[in-house]
Amino acid sequence: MRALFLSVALLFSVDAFACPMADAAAYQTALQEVKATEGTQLAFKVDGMHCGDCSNKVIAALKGVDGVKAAAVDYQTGEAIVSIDAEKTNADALLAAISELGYAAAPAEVQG
Ligand SMILES: [Cu+2]
Repeated sequence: MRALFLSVALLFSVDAFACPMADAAAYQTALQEVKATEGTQLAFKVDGMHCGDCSNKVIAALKGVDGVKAAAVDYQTGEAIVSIDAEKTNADALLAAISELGYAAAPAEVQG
């Protein structure tokens, strides 16, 4: 019973940190950064993300690819957009980096 209470309390405290509004705001900030960064813009649709940790993992994986200048990922819509140096990397390399994490990814249209 005590263990149950503790795990419920833990769930609520974790929830308090995971704020979808803050995640959406962080995405908008990152999106502006991608748009402002010189380079080729590529967009992807990523399936299977469910929280800010997921989008942070995808962002880290994308930024870990040589040639990626900026990346924004929204787990709520599955949208991912990156600015790249097209002489160093390409869509296939980025799709592979996302799939390695276990998320399904496909190329998408760059919006706006
Ligand atoms: Cu997650």
